[in-house]
Amino acid sequence: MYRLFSWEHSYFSGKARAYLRFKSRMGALGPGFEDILATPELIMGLLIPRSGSPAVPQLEAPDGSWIQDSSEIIDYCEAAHPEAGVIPEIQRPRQRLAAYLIELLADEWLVVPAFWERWYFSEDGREPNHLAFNEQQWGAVLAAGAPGNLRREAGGNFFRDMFGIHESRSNPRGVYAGLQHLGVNEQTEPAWQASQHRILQRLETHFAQHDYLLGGALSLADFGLLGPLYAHLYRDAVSGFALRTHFPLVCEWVERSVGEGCLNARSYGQKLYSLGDNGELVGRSANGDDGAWLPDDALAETLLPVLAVFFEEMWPVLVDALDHLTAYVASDQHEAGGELPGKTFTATPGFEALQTGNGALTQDFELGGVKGRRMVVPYHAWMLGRLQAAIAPCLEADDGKQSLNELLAGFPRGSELLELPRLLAGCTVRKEGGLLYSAQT
Ligand SMILES: N[C@@H](CCC(=O)N[C@@H](CS)C(=O)NCC(=O)O)C(=O)O
Repeated sequence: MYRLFSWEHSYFSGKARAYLRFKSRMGALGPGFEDILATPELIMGLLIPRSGSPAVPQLEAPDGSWIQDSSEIIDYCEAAHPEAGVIPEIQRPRQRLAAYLIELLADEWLVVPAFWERWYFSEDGREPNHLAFNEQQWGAVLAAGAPGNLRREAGGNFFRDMFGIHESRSNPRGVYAGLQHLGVNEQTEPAWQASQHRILQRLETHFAQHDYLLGGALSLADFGLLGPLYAHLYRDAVSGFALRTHFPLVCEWVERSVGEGCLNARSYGQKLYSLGDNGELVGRSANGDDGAWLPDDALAETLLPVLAVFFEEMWPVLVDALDHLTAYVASDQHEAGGELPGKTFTATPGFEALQTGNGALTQDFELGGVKGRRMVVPYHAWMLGRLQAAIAPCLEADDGKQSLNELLAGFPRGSELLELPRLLAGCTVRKEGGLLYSAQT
């Protein structure tokens, strides 16, 4: 069996778990998988010794290989188990590109407001407040097996000691320092929240017409969006209340895509029944769009505004980040082939001087007319390299190239995406397990 080491409250675990559950339910994951709570004992005694990294989720394959991050977990399983594939094939260039772009937007842009929601509404004096819920769900990992009150206490102690939660503004540490590294402060907070609401509103409009992002079946895009939308925006109490009250169709999509607690949500594989002439049950597929991605490589009209957010907000920041990374890799501060920072939520330990303040791996950015400063995340260059490799075969065919050109021309600076080989030339990132390195020149 595959073994997924995860936490219920972890952003990227929600993405990987929903994917593995889907493949497994479709009978397309060979021996299946077990979802194992990654307790501190397992992280120290198993994950770090085997993979060199404490991050979750991690997957142990039946042959003993260890795989992270969530995108690589999906790539690994898709290669080993191509049935019930979740990545549109190269004959569907638009849907293929859209799936990778939405995954990137979800993994590395929506992470900021989703992460912020959890910790802002856990601060002292903040109302409404979901600190208790978070103490309980973190304590469930930290003191798994202990009685409920001791689990809660373990969560509270951890937040106090590791994150300085009671002095989150005056002396930010842990997650609160991480939010600053990502470009969140009192000036930018409203802009990040507005970005999140803009995306959610556009998704709500889309799910009024379609069950999933690409039509009537799950894809990489849906699993990607479960990163922000499961553990943080759906499960956490304050954001979960807001999501249920303002975006009920997005909530229904979460349940449908997660595949649990979803009898009303018309999940994959489910049948709806009517009564036949003789009162017998007559089943039909529960999903719209014939239970498949839209025909002829079409993208729903309602999906284009979601993709537009990528180009309007994230792409300019990514292009600038690649410039900074290129300059850093070429500088005498870095040795070719050497290690690069690898974390998303905070500056990587050991690289703080580079990724904070005015360090070489920091950048100015603008969102909603507000200016801020944030760390450059080399993992983004790895994600873009992976996207480029995925669309390169589509661009080799004339019709594929034309189709993507036409799609991209509809977005601000969209055509620049086809310049990725040039943009990545000086900052190609090599990934080994959870560690990132610049390419040897
Ligand atoms: N890019 C990674 C991120 C993995 C990650 O950052 N995991 C977080 C929890 S969601 C974590 O384990 N943080 C603690 C650590 O890295 O020690 C992925 O796609 O899986």
